Amino acid sequence: MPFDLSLYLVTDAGLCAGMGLEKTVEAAVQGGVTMVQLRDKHASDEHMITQAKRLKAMLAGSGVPLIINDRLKVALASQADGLHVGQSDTAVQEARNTLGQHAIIGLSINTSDQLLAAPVELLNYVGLGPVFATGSKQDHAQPIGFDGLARLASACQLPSVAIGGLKAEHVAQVKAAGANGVAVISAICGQPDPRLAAQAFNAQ
Ligand code: TZP
Ligand code: MG
Repeated sequence: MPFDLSLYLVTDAGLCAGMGLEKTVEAAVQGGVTMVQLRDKHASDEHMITQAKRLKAMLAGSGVPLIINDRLKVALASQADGLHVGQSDTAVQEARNTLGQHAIIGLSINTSDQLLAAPVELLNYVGLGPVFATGSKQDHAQPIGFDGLARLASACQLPSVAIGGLKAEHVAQVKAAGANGVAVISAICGQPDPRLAAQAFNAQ
């Protein structure tokens, strides 16, 4: 499946609880979100598989891929479009072997060393960050700022998406730093109107 990193929504169960996960994602996609990642650090695999199947059905025909955070088993069972892994999650090689050549596989990168060590030939994109400190991820790595983002993006042979504390007002700086898009949780999830919140990014 072709993919567009321009506006990459990462979900958060707590922040989406008010409106509901599916309604939040649906509204965000109407507002212009181009990728959706289902992320839940606390739910069981079974619960995530159920949610992923619902999201997959909802996104059918939209051209917006569904990526699963971290859980290979969930990605496989839900026939999601791909998997996003962190540095200490499932190995990229195992994810590629299990999900096959058409899966979209992304890896989180925080440092130049991690970028040098990344198995570029097995990946479709990288997530670069956190750009800023954020309350949306516990124990996140050291923020890299726009300077760090520019260094990593320019050294990177793969499409990249910036993450961490990003708001609509940062889109121009993210693009100037050389990343292909912005990934956000709180700037869309938990906003009173996720569709308008997504539109604000595309209006930049
Ligand atoms: N990885 C690095 S920062 C982050 C993740 C999942 C959280 C981003 O959330 P927000 O609310 O967009 O800062
Ligand atoms: Mg992870």
